[in-house]
Amino acid sequence: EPNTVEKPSVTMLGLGAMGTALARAWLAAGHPLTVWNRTPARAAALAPEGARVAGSAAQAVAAASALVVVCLLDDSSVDQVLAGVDLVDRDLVNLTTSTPAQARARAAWARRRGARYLDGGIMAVPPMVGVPEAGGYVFYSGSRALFERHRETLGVPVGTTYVGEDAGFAALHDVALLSAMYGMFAGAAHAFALIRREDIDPAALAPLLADWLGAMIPAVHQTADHLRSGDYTTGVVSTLAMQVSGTPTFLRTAEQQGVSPELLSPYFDLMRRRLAEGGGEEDLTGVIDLLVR
Ligand code: FVH
Repeated sequence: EPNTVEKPSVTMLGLGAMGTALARAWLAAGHPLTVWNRTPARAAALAPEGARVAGSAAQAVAAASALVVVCLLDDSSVDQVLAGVDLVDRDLVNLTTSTPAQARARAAWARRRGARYLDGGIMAVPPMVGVPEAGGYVFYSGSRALFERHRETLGVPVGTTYVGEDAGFAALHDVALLSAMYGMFAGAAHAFALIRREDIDPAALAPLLADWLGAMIPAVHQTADHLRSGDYTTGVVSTLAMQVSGTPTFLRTAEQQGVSPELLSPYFDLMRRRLAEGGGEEDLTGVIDLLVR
């Protein structure tokens, strides 16, 4: 017997690379979908797949969808698109990348406009959307009740991870993870630069790098334990003193290879400062205290 229960409807504003991928996932899963995009051709492209194309953002939001999802370039485009749109009694989910402060301000703004609000930080790139085994997910924060009400629908394109009632927390988690990623890529860039002029195939270095970084990264659990206890010395295998004594080797090697140390030096400077403050028996956790102003 065919399943006649209609799935919750969704309105999607913003059909860039990410918005289109999300829209396609909801369409493929059978959710009635209303779409709007500033450049109409991107919305029209989804009509053959079953999307209803609205003539304006206001019409799309007025379409009585259970859920209104916004995925635009940045916070100011959200302002522009939703200016003057009636949001009273709407369930608004904003997946546009923003700062925690922007997300909190947007939550207050939505409340003033009569909407319920959830903020999201997307931990996926478009090809990961609709592919559960790719491991993509979205951090959500804001109204827990709203998250629970729409958890199933929100989980259709990618996984969901709720991180708290503070609307800024999704953005904060998003930026924290992406910042760590850039630090990791900076280290990998330095490693590739070191071998750049040698007869070493970058394709041979790549798996070594991936395996090494994978082996080292579980150290973040010890960092978390140290931050919670305030004792940065428990279980330390490689002391800060030992690591600082090795830094001249890294800097000399960079110099000999004709590689700028500008990605490594700021971190080494912080390690030395922490050592000078008496952190020699710690691991690298103390660097965090130097960063937090
Ligand atoms: N794509 C990615 O890899 C990342 C993955 C992690 C999350 N980000 C964030 O997702 C938001 C949307 O990103 P996107 O990839 O869809 O971005 P674009 O393909 O550049 O599409 C941008 C959409 O925003 C519309 N838009 C921009 N400015 C305005 C405006 N002033 N008024 C109305 N709409 C605007 C744009 O419309 P159009 O150019 O097609 O007319 C697109 O729909 C973003 O926050 C990422 O950080 C993606």
